[in-house]
Formats: sequence, structure tokens, C-alpha cells
Amino acid sequence: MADPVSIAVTGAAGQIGYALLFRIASGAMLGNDQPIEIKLLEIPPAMDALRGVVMEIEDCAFPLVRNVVMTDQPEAAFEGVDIAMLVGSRPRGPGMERNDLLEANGAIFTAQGKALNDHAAKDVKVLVVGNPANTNCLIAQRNAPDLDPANFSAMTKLDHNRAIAQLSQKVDGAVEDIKGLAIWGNHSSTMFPDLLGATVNGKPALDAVSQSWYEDEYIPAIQQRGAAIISARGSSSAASAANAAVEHVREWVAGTEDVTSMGIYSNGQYGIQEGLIFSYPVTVSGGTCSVEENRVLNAFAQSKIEATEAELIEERDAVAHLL
Ligand code: NAX
Repeated sequence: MADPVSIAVTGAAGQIGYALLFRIASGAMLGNDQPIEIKLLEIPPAMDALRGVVMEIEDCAFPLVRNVVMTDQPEAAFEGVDIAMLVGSRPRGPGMERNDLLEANGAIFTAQGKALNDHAAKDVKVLVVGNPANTNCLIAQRNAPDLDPANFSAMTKLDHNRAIAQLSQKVDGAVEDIKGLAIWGNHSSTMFPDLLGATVNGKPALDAVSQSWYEDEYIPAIQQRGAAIISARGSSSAASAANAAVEHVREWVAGTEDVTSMGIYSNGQYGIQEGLIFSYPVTVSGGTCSVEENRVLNAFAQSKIEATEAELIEERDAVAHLL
């Protein structure tokens, strides 16, 4: 068997953590023949809850799990890790404005970026799930100057999966018949689910639905899906978010079969400001992500992409002192 891969998960006692850890430990992320070590980071008040989660992991007797570490120190959590899944973040509290939230999370992701820089493997793959995911990822990346910016990504795979599922329901087709769909921009209500490059059974997706459904129903439904789940379930999506995180890392390591969506460091592709963490249509091969080139974008798509870019620029400027 291969040497164990070391995986850090932050916010491990939270609800996404609870849905995520058991799938990682079962082999769903890196495969059934890949042993793993899991390093779990929490804040001191959550250490008791984390202990309970670790007891449950032990009680599964997962053959692939070689070691489980619990800590409240980022430096210990990231020591030598190959993969870091940054799930924990500060939720919006009563009376908190957006900038307060950016600030509170800024402190977390500054410290975690520095700890990754100094302690993780140099080719560590970092996935940020905790919101605001793109800007938290930007803060971590900018505080890790010795790591390649390409090592950092923010999760838009849940939005991607939501977009595929909603389209498949509308056209009464199978999920696997849909190809080429992508999410652009920020993981927020400005994200742009792009059907222009998507196909259903090899035919343009936009031939299968009306433009008014696409613009007036589909896009808002994807953008607001997180809020719809909160209002139905009373808490935010957890199992589907964990599933998306598993898929994001699996594709990053093993490669993609179709275009996927990932928030990655922009090198200016499609005119997006360099250095933003921007969700693009992405393919992965040999662990390297590439933005799909030459995608045709009409004026409508361009305006949506510019709006989500503008929001990310605003968020970046609000945390400029942390970068
Ligand atoms: P929970 O509040 O259940 O769990 C968060 C956990 O993070 C808590 O246990 C908390 O103690 C821990 N935490 C806080 N600060 C920490 C720190 N400095 N170091 C380590 N751990 C820390 O939230 P949960 O539902 O699990 O969601 C986690 C994050 O994912 C939230 O920011 C949420 O908004 C975000 N999401 C992102 C999604 C995406 O698609 N990118 C979708 C789902 C989810 O909304």
C-alpha cells in the first residue's frame, strides 16, 4: 500500500465536518487503496465536541485511517499536510455587517495562511469552503508567499452540482447527459451559472430551455439555493457541501472527466483582474488546474461575469490591510 496522505480539516466539529470526515475516512475522496492521516483543527470551545467525533471515527474501524490528530493550533494541524480543507469559519452574528464578517474571518485565514506557508508540504492542495470562501482563500493565499498561488482554491463545486441537478430536472434528463456547465466568479448570490457552453446529450443546453427560464428562474434559483435550504432545513447545507468538497479534492488529485468549476487564482484569463480567486470553467490533469479557453460569452454573460468580478474586487479592497 502507498504511504499515507496527510489531510487537515478545519472546523472539524461543525456540521459540514460531521458529514465530511466519514467520507474522507471511508476512501471516497482519495480512493479505497490510499491510507490517510487526518489532522483536525478546532477552536478550544469545540474540542469536547471534536473528541466525540474522533471517537465515532474510531468506532468505524476504517482500514485506511492510520492516524487522527486533534488540535487547536493551526501550526500543528498543518504540519506536513498534503491536503488542507479549510471549512471552519466565523458565522455571521447578530448585528454583524458584511465587512465585520470579512474582518473576523480575515484574522482566521491570515493565521491559517501563515501556518500553511511555514508547515504544510510545499505542494499542499488547499481548498477553502468557509465563507466568504473566495476572499478567505485570497487572504490565506496572500499570507503564504512561499507557496505557489495555484495551490489554493475556493469551493464552487456545490453551486456547480446544484446547477447540473436543476437543469437535469428541467429537461428531464440524466445528470450525466449534461456537460460543459460552469460557475463563474464568487461563491455568493452574484455567481454566474453559465449554460452557454453547456450541452444536454451533445446538443446546446440553451436550445432545450427558454432564455426567460434561464435568466429569470434558473440563475436566481442557483444563486439563492443556499438560502432556500436554510429556510427549509433551519440550518445551512452540510451533506451536499461535504459531498462537493470530496468531489473537488478528488478531481484536483485524480483529474476531471468533464469541465468542472473551481475558484482559482486568476492569471487574468477572460479579462478578470489578476490575483482574484475567481471561479472558472476548469479541467484538471496531473494535479494541475487549467482554465478552459475560448469559451464563447455573449453580452449577457459578460455583464454577469463583470458583476461578480466587481463584488470580489470590493471584498478584496475591504481586506486590503490583511493581504
Ligand atoms: P458550523 O458552524 O457547523 O461549523 C463551523 C466550525 O468551524 C465550528 O465547529 C467552529 O468551532 C469551527 N471554527 C470556527 N473558527 C475556527 C478556527 N479559527 N479554526 C478552526 N475551526 C474553527 O458551520 P458549517 O455548516 O460546518 O459551515 C462551515 C462553513 O462552510 C461556513 O462558513 C459556511 O458558510 C460555509 N459553506 C460554504 C459552502 C460553499 O459552497 N463554499 C456551502 C456550505 C456552507 O454554507
